[in-house]
Amino acid sequence: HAAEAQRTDLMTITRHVLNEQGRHPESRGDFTILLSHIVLGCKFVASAVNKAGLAKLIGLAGDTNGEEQKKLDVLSNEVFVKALVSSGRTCVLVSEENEEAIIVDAPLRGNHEFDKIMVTVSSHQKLHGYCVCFDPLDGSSNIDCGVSIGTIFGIYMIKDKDNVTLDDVLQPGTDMLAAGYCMYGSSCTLVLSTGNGVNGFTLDPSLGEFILTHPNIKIPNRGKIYSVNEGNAKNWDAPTAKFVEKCKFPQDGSPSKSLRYIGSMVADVHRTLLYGGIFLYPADQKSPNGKLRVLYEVFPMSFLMEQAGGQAFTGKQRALELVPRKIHDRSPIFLGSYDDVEDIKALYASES
Ligand code: AHM
Ligand code: MG
Repeated sequence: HAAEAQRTDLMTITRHVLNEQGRHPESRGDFTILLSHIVLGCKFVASAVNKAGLAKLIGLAGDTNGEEQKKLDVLSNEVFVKALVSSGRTCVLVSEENEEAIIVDAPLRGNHEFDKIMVTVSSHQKLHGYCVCFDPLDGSSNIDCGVSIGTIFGIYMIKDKDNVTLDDVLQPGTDMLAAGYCMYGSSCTLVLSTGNGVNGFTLDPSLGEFILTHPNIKIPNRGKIYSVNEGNAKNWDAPTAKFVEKCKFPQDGSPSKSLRYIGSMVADVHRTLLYGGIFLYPADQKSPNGKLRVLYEVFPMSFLMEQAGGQAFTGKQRALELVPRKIHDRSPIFLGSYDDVEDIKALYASES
């Protein structure tokens, strides 16, 4: 009766993260608390996205008094910022929607009374404070036609909660503690890594819970799909152009690849993760650093790819080893199946 047991023994995302924490005896649930606030934000956005089409038609959100409805990306950002601050575990927030980083007020960075008790026990066992970099609603140009969009996030641990600076977020991606995305598509799927593999959870709307549906995701070593905005081809550098040419006209007898491009990073990366292949947003003559942002697009997706057995490369180096100088820095990115990324690395190496 294994099938029956599976159906009644639900592995929720909270239970999963608590289980993982069991491996760290020093942890006291701070990360679980933080994550539950991120999950709340995702559920809110999922519900808002589902209503977005209807809202236009019947005016769901109080536009009866001529009040402008808040744009979905602005609304999503507000929800995430408030959920994260109220977790009491965040110190710095970087959002694609906010020009400046948000430094959380000291009293909101953790339960200080609890801190004091802990300090008498052991001076290094302070409450953990985190920094979260996120894009609350990525791919928003796809909202009005009902195509998948998503939230992306990366999480760092703060070194000194009483002394929080911008440097706490301007760290290489290798310092990331956890990363994930939530895709609002035909189903709502949250993909998460806390540095111990990648797991996917699907929102069961009747329970309001994310249930583990994709345990231990591994990306195939090679894929049959490439994903890029080919409209930019005239401005590409030589290695990118050669790579895409080889996808279409392989010289080694291998079959040509299929092109899939949604224009929503979360959806394009999600497909790449599950089916294999490569997603690229290269540099071009007009945008020498590409388009995608290091802190809340390139790093979290690169972290997930590596954790799933794939690779992420900038054209110059391993993507996670970048050190951002500014919070909204951009970088070219090639990520996906291990062997497909090896190919583009070889092309760049032969170029220099
Ligand atoms: P956005 O933050 O303005 O939504 O832009 C990010 C999106 C990504 O989701 C996607 O990968 C990329 O832009 C697509 O860009 P393009 O339209 O240039 O192909
Ligand atoms: Mg974005």
